[in-house]
Amino acid sequence: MSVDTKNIRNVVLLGHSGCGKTTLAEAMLFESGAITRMGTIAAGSTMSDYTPIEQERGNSLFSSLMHVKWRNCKINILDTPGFDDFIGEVVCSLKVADTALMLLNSAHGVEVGTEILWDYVNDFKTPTIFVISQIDHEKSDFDTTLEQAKERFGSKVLPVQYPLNQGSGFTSIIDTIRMIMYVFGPNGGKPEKKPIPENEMAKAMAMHNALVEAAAENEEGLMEKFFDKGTLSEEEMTEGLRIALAHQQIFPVFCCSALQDKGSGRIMGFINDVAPSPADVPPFELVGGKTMKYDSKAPTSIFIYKTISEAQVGLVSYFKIYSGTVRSGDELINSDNGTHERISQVFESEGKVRNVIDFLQAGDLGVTLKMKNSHTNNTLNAKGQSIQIDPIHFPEARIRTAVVPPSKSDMEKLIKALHQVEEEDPTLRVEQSATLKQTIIHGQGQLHLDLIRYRIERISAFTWISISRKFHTEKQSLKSANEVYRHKNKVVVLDSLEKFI
Ligand SMILES: Nc1nc2c(ncn2[C@@H]2O[C@H](COP(=O)(O)OP(=O)(O)OP(=O)(O)O)[C@@H](O)[C@H]2O)c(=O)[nH]1
Ligand SMILES: [Mg+2]
Repeated sequence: MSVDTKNIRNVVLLGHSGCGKTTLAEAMLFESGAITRMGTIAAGSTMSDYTPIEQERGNSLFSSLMHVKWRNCKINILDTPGFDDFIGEVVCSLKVADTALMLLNSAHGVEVGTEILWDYVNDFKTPTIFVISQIDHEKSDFDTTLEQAKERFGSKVLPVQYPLNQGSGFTSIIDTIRMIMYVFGPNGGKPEKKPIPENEMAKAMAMHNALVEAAAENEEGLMEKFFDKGTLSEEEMTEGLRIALAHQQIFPVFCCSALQDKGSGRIMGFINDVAPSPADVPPFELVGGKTMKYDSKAPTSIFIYKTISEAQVGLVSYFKIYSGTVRSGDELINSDNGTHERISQVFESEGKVRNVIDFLQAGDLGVTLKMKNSHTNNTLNAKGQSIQIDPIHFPEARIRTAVVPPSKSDMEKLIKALHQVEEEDPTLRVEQSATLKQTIIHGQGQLHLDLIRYRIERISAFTWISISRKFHTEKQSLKSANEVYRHKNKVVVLDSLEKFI
């Protein structure tokens, strides 16, 4: 579906591994009618985790792009891996997202991964909505999770909703913008709207008033109305919240059970009403310091934020349209290396599935195949346009290992395969060390290097032997979220993750 810039919402799902991002993406797809059955992690049947290694592991290892139509909007959903080792996938998704949904597992509260991702969200200045997930979990503790979020991320964290009966009997959410209660049937889906029970009214009203004040605070006109009337209408509130969210002056909190399909519809409604479109975000930065606004009437410029090779298909390039429109057959010029690229076809992405589309407009995310000389971080322009989008700055490597092939004669094959993976994964660095006379790979953590080994073994059909491993610095290794777990304020390094594959 080709939609105007103002009706596009680019949303990235973030959160500690296992908090429920992929399941929430699946619930959003199901609720919006994009799929007719909800897949599960256990069955390896979600739209997002479609590679065999993700299905085998039950974790996302790559970011994936999906989209839904919700009311007036096309919501592009970028699901990301929670393991810190795959932070490169998060960073490239954050580059092209205009809003983040930060999931907090209601049974675990704020986790190490949440804190690391919070730093990235702040660096990117991405408007952020918190979603306290897994409310149906028997250990769900919404209040403690909310308190932890406020404590760590500040007083701008404000609840929009709270669950009435969390745990296995979860059915009801109180919504303090609309001041109603949503009651779900046993299979979730569309809830019934009921009045808030009398004994919940004081609590709900206090939350409502806090939201009204936050909405009024950032806009003078609304502040005056608030002083005049003592409150704001839902439309006025929406307008105020839109401004506050876009400027990171509020981090609204929602709740859901993605597994039981309860709550994702209201979250998408809020994204539709309040989250910024690419037309509403501050101008983006270009190499050289200038800035530009998204404009679908201007000459075409697209930016490649991710590439990956697929068997039988070849190179798959994911891009964001920063200017103009892009359609099949367009001839674009790569502003990084001057080569001409023909866009053979433009696709929309639904995880593994790609659908051909006539054209896409500024602000949207698309896919194309078989680019010849273009890679992640390249900008491609229509003739006459010569901009370069500020590239994604990937984090430095934190761990390294020397690699040797089974026999010397396999060396060339190994290097070729390593360079192929390096091209697709900017957080991998391959070094030929003349002093050590070794091939060394630098990556984000043990899981990352293990995944690289897995990919190399499939590309080159041999088993490599890893002969050494060193962390770049002690501090960096400790920051690796998923090697480190907080347990009663102690930091414990787990060995069990060593054996990843
Ligand atoms: N009870 C319950 N379980 C859930 C819910 N959402 C997800 N889960 C389970 O939690 C586990 C992790 O869910 P995922 O959706 O893979 O979590 P993720 O955040 O995508 O994990 P990574 O990809 O590793 O970062 C799976 O076993 C899910 O079935 C929920 O709402 N309720
Ligand atoms: Mg996942």
